[in-house]
Amino acid sequence: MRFDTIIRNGTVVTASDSFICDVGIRDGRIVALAADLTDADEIIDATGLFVLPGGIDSHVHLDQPSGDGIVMADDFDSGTRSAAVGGNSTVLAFCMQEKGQSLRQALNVYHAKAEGKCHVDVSFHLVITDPTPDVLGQELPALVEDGYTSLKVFMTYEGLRLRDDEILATLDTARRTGALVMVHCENEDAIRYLIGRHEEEGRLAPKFHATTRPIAAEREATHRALSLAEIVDVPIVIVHVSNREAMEEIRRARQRGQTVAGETCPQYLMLTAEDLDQTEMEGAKFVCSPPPRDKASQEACWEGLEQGVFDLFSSDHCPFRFDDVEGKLNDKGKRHFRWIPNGIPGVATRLPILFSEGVMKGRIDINRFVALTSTNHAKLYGLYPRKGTIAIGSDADIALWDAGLKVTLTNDMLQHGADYTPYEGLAVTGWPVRLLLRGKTIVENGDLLPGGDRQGGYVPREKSSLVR
Ligand code: DUC
Ligand code: ZN
Ligand code: ZN
Repeated sequence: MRFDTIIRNGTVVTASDSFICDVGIRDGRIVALAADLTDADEIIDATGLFVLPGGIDSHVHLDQPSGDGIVMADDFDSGTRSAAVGGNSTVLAFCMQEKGQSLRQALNVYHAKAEGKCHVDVSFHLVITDPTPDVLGQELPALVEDGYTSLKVFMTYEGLRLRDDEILATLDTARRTGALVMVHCENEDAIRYLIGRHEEEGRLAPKFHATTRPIAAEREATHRALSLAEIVDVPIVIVHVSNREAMEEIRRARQRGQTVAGETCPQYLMLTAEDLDQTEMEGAKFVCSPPPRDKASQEACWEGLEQGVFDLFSSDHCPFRFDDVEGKLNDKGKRHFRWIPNGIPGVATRLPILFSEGVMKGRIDINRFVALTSTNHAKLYGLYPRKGTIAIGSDADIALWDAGLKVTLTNDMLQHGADYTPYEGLAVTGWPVRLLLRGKTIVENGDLLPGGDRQGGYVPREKSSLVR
């Protein structure tokens, strides 16, 4: 058998196994896993390297409208470039429905934003902000059939949040159509009340973003989202869980027999609310929702990753420039935390952080790393087995990792549009030294290759493994 490419003698890792073998690739797919493959146009020596499925980051925000005068720092070009540099071959971005807009219109807008710009493969979650009878009764069922099989709802943010009856109606539609619903769990009324009190007391610095969004507001909303899903009898994903109490809600729901997936993110392992408490607005760099908590919460999130409460480790990449009037330091944001755009960059740092802090420090094994960063994303969001594993017939989306390479994170190497990384100066061990997208090397030694850029495309998805 002749191959386009052979990856020779690496340690192939899936969510369940690790073994040394060669990988034969033809026409963008994996067609052989065996010893001593020969006869290829290109042979890549992977001796001493891990051969992992490319990362799938199922929680990424790119080119989203973010409020008056605020501009997200990444479009689909820079965001997917950064994703590739960080070892990801697929990202799932959000397609935000504007109020009054049909979902088809929203999708047209996001497809146009992505068209011709993507360096890795992309797909879209729908964000439902206006669940009219037409949207739920007509549009969503047709879109699920067309491969848009997941959606997100917000319990917070005026203008985005759904009321409980609207969430129930959306969940019910998801159950009927086989879509998977992701829920942002924070209690908007409690947060607004606390913001009002902070305003009366003149407490407006960035650090008060964290104190107005306490753990109890996240825990209550998590419990409510799970209860609503139980009432309608549908699986859900609780996204960006930041602390033990919200995590325990997931555990308890599973004990009751509910089907629920949990997601956490690097910021909840690596940052705390103290990072928001700095002079000169520096804390604005770390404003995201839910906010980073404390050391005990970090430990809880590690426990959730180790014990399987969390299925997904995503970046929640939501980048804004820091030193910019269109970013964190906009005029209103300098005076009041509530106008600091909410989100931090992280699509390039997600995998190295979990590899270094998780695998290299012995908290999780390499198979669990693959599950948490690729395979589970593919399964839960309908891309498996086309993506998310190394198997015969799968897309040859492959990252070669040098587990011994020591790298100090700096903003420049991440190639995103933000002018900072929350992890500047963090020393990590292990790095994705080469990335193949559908069989073609697109990144080597930290850079997109000439001719390796803009190879990404849109991927429609099957239904989630949770709902099939
Ligand atoms: N939720 C997200 O998922 N990302 C950024 C901001 C938010 O509230
Ligand atoms: Zn969210
Ligand atoms: Zn997000």
